[in-house]
Amino acid sequence: MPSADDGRMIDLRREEDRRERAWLVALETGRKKDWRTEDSLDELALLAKTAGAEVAGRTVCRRRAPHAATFIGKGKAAEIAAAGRENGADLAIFDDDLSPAQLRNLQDLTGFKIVDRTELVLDIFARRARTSEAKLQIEMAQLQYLLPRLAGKGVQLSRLGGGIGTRGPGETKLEVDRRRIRDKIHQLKGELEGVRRQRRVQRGQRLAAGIPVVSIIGYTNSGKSTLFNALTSSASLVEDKLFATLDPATRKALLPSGREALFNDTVGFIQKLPHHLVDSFRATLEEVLQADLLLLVMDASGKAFWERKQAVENVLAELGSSSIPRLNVLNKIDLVPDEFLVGELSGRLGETVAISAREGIGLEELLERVDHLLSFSLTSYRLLIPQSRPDLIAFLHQKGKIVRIDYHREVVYVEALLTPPAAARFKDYVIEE
Ligand SMILES: Nc1nc2c(ncn2[C@@H]2O[C@H](COP(=O)(O)OP(=O)(O)OP(=O)(O)O)[C@@H](O)[C@H]2O)c(=O)[nH]1
Ligand SMILES: [Mg+2]
Repeated sequence: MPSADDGRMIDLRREEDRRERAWLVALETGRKKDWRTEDSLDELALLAKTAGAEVAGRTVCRRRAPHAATFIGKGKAAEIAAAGRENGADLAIFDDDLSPAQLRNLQDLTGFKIVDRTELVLDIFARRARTSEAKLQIEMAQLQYLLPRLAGKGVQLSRLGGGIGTRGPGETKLEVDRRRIRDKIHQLKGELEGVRRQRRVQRGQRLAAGIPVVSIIGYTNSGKSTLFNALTSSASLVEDKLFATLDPATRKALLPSGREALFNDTVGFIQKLPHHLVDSFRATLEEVLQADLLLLVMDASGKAFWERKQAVENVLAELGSSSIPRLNVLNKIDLVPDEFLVGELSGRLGETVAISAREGIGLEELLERVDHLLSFSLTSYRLLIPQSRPDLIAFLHQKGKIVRIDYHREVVYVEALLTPPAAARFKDYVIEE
């Protein structure tokens, strides 16, 4: 009969078994300048932990260019397999995206399950999705990621046994799987379109209220939800983890002038955000980016400050939001005791408010600036709009301040005060001075 001690040992080992141990791998090439490899790996470690894995160790490989078949080269793969085994790793996570062939080859060479950054981020999103819209968006992104990699995953499944056989699935089965996945993607797209329609209705109602919209944007974990909660006295989930927020939340807040504004809390951005995700979340983000003002929240105490800022800029540009007025918000200044440093960062950023969302520092000034920017951004326009576009007239009633409106036989003459994003819609109808 086993002693009590034995029993406990077995339990402990089981407990350990449940957490996967990951070996992190990065490839440094000559071209990689703007993002320091170690910082990127630190972030990957945080992502791995957020996904529930333990980090067993890391390797940085150096090559002039990625190896076409194995990404890091056969020799390095063998090295990682040995180091990983010695440290009890059971999967390797690559900091860059791997091609389906590289993924397969690395699996064969190392004997580890291989995961790349995209798959890891998708996995975290999948765990954290709560609303049906977020779930649909992520499922679609995952299927799009999976589609070209089906064969590789088949090999992996078969090697693990599990009754699937010793070979990968035959071509016919693969084709059937592919078709099923494509059908499923198609179905999800339809469902998402339904959800989007509903959003548009809600948005229309909000526009009808004529309240300006302020979206809080920024790198993941920069403190967007903390700021959102502080400004709107609400309770959006705040966590020291990546991607705590997946669904935009919207709440009203009162500005110092007595005017109301709607604030949006949004999903955080990250360096190397998977393309499938940007695409899937486009609908959510686009709506958020139709704002009158963007607050770009940055963690003043964080690593790789400028690289993160650039990553956010890149996603914003990809989403086509460059024309929206923005205000830089330097957050977590309570963690930067050196005032000089805060001043220097603010100086380099341009128009900036330094705050601590958690400690409530600088929030009044922030609201005043928001108030000012929102009224400041209204410009007067004279427009000629065809009678055939009642939608545009309706939009003006909702979103702008109409100063004068005259209906003619085929056109409508309007003088209105508009914010820059609203004005952008009317660029074809403006009467130049
Ligand atoms: N010291 C300090 N910590 C802060 C401040 N603002 C936020 N935090 C902390 O930073 C962490 C992330 O805050 P969140 O508000 O969840 O960040 P987020 O940008 O919404 O993150 P995601 O939704 O995951 O993208 C939490 O642990 C917060 O308590 C601040 O001003 N000072
Ligand atoms: Mg958040």
